[in-house]
Amino acid sequence: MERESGADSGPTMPRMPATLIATAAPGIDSRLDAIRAKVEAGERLSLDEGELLYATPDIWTVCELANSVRRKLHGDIAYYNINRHLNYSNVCALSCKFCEFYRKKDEEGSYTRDMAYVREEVRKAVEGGATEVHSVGGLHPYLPFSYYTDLVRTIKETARELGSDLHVKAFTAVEIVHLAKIAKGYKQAGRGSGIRWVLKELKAAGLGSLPGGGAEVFDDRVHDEAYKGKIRSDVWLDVHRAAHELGLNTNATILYGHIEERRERLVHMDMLRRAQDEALARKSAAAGEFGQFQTIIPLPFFPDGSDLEHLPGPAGLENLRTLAICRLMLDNFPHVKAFWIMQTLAMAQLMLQNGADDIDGTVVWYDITKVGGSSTHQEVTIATLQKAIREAGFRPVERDTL
Ligand code: V47
Repeated sequence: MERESGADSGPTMPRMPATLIATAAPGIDSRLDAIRAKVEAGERLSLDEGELLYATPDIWTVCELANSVRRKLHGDIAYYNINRHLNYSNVCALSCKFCEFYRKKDEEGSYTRDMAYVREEVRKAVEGGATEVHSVGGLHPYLPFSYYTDLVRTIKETARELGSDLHVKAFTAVEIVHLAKIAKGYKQAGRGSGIRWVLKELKAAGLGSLPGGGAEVFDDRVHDEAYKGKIRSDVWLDVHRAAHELGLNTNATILYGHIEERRERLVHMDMLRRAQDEALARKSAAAGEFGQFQTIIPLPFFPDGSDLEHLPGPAGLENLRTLAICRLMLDNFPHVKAFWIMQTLAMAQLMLQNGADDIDGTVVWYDITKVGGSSTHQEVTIATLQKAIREAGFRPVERDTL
């Protein structure tokens, strides 16, 4: 479903004025000519070419190339949606160093939402015109598996009673594996099929798709240093493959700007595009319903309040460049999202001109990162999103989740 909201088509993006290029970069980097030729021919870029896209001082050519791909795929359209992020609990058995969100059970500030709370949030979401609830949480040590199926069912049923068909995008791959460990059916189904069993149960309860969280950076060194105890890349990819096999679409993220190297980011992108190659091949070969990755969402690391608070976190141009490189490397991903909550709305506008075609939605409450303050109330109106998109020179189109 696409709902167009504004007929004014934006101008094509002008190149950065020469005066700005002169101060921001030494000039056009001719080493990028071969990459330009490959991008124009629709050929896949190598990891070494990705490294050059990071190393070059000519960031504006990198952005221009990303914009050319984005324009080819989406023209002057930029997507947003009307959604609510609902974090059901911040209690987590893990203690990832980059994470400020988690609390231990009974620690001050810890919470776990009951179904009355969920129903009330869904009521407000439906009244606000939302088409999607995005729900994730920590790895709660004590909640039974039935809590999670109840959560999905409660969201769906409450919305239905109010005449709405809300899409439930919920549970990262990390949570799915946690659920596979606690669910009785998992034990009955056996280890190998546990993930699939959990996904089937959640789908039967009304789960519509998986968000892209929990991927971080697909690298064992980074994993062991910053998020030891979390699933590794192979298991994250297994969960998404199982979801695709059950006909669920999924997203992917990359959390960058902490202790990883740029090469490790590129390897992560390469692993994702290979996984998407497989998903698309299976989808075209299969007679039945099959899912795939929809969107890559680059997430800039926020140090505040985390165990990695001593690190500076990435700044504006690194964020812009990483998003542009995602667009160029992930040639088989239809969408690149500039998640305005983490990028800021101003930066998301700039990103629309440099590779992104989506800025997420109205959000309202968001608890995982808090830009410039401590409030979880992070809301923009539909009019503000549309204005930001138009101002960036694009046509705002409200999308649904799929
Ligand atoms: O998995 C946690 C990341 C993710 C920090 O699929 C942090 O449409 C930065 O995945 N600094 C959750 N990032 C958010 C997420 C997401 C967001 C919007 C849309 C979609 C989608 C997915 O946030 C976590 C983790 O990777 N995160 N802590 C931090 N300090």
